Amino acid sequence: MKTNLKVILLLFFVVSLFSLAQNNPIKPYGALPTKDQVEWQQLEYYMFIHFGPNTFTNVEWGNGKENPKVFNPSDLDCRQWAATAKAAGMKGIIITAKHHDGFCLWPSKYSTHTVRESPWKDGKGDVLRELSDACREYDLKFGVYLSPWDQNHPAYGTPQYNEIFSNTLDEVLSSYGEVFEQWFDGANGEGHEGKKQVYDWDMFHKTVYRNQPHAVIFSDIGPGCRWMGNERGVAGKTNWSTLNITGFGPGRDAPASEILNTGQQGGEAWVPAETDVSIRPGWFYSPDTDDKVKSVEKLMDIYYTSVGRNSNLLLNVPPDRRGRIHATDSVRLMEFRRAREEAFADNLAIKASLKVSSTRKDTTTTWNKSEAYNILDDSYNTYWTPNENELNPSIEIDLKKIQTFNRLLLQEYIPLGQRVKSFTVKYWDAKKKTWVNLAEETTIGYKRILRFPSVATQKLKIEFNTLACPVISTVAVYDAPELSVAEKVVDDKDRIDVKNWKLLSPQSLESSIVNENDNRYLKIDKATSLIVDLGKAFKFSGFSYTPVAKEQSSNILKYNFYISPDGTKWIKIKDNQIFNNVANNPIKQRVKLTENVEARYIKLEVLETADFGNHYFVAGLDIYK
Ligand code: FUL
Repeated sequence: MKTNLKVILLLFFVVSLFSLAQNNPIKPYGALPTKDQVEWQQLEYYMFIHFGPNTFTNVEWGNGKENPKVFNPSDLDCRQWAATAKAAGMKGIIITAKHHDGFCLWPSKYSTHTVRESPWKDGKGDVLRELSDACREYDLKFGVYLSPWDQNHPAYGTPQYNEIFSNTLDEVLSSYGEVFEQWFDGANGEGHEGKKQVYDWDMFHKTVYRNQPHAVIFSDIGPGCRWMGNERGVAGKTNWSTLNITGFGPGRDAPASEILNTGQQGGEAWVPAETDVSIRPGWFYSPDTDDKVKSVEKLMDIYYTSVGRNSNLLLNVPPDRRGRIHATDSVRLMEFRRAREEAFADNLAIKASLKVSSTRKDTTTTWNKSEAYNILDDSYNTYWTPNENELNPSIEIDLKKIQTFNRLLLQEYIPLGQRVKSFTVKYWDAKKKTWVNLAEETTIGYKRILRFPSVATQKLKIEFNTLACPVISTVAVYDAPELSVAEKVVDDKDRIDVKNWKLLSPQSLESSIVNENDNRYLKIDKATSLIVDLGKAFKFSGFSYTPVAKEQSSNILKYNFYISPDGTKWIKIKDNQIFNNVANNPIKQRVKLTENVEARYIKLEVLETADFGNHYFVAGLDIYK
């Protein structure tokens, strides 16, 4: 009798353990997002606004010595920005409240270089007030960019500055309602002599969370979300939302940009990627770029390499000198929206029947939460998952008739972690009666969209290779119109012909030429200046330097520029200048001279390169009428 009872009790124990295992919710894997990070990821696409003195001075980095009087938009209208963002399908707006020049777009009590000192609205205006109000009106999230690097503030470079910057943050984050994202730029006194600051990130973060407990903090290494390593709009094909951050910091202390681009499998923290890129070549408005707004084809390409690669897209649309979004940019945003809607109008898998390698039994709800059909519904919060220990499961999708498609969209349910390491997509070739490989890819994350040449088939199969049983929220296929990404090259109208130019230094041109794929550029010893004989004397108003289109390379950061009538007597007309943001956004740098000059010889002397190395790159040099 006694033994019987023991057996019964043991049986009962085993059965309850078994049912417990069945009821057991799926175990999360690795570093996990917070609820705020999950909500942030679902925003996918929002607007960046670069606006300030640079809008009026044609530079990308002001040096803080600008007269605040230059800031004078004739017709500023933040409601127009918000209406444009809303109509573009964006979910929020992040504004450069303070860029590296230190100018505050609100009347800060911690600075004397603000809208208050400008003629705009007789010094009574407040851009942050107007924009945050407009965002509320249009149901958009509101976010702020505040550059710790400040070339204007007299305390910069002293311990007091950290206190001042923290107070500045506090002021902004307590005055304009909810802030969904706090954007910290990593740039820190790059290339400028003298003032360097060691930032108190701990204090800054505390200030953010004290005022805005739900804000996602952006920097090179988060903690909320991370820079993905370039300003071209191209996140890694492999893109983990996890990253090792211990021992790293923003800016120069950040992990290599290649690592930021892909994240790290098994990284200790959840720091998802955000892709920031401008609709124009530069971040600030310039009339010179009115004809260089990115094409809808290019924007679609960027969409696929950002949102389509497990990253949010922060698209910069810089307001013009009126304080409005330029018509060209806003038309392009609407075309871009239409192109996305067309591409993803019709999920051809919506009525598919599914065959999966297994389905986890989950009795935590009356319906089976893990059933395969969940991947076809509209809800992100329902999913398919196989048995706990199945690390190589598969889904077969029968489209019920032959369908032609060229896009595949996949989503993992990220509250349980990023679990898929790689996957293979195959389609059924009915003639050959065999499965044919369509794509072999790595990560998925919150969203992954694959592009491939059109294929006509009734069935496709996805085979996963995972770190923990995958939790797949969505599988969809589309037949998107194909757009070609060829950009039209707009030539500078006022460029002076270079036919008769002769390079005097370096002396041996041949040994300086580098041929890399389709790129040709000069690689010159840093101690050797670049000297050009223009063939005859020209009158010119400026020059340009074209860097090699590769971030963090040996492009020129700091320079002196000289002219000469005879090649021996040199007049320095630009002293210790920097090519703005050349490390992260290596686009053509146009420099306007304070007055027109006439000369036959020009000389570029290099003081420092973006990678602080011993040689520099030149992909082009021009002068302008
Ligand atoms: C960079 C800055 O230096 C640029 O001017 C721009 O603001 C970009 C978004 O971030 O680091």
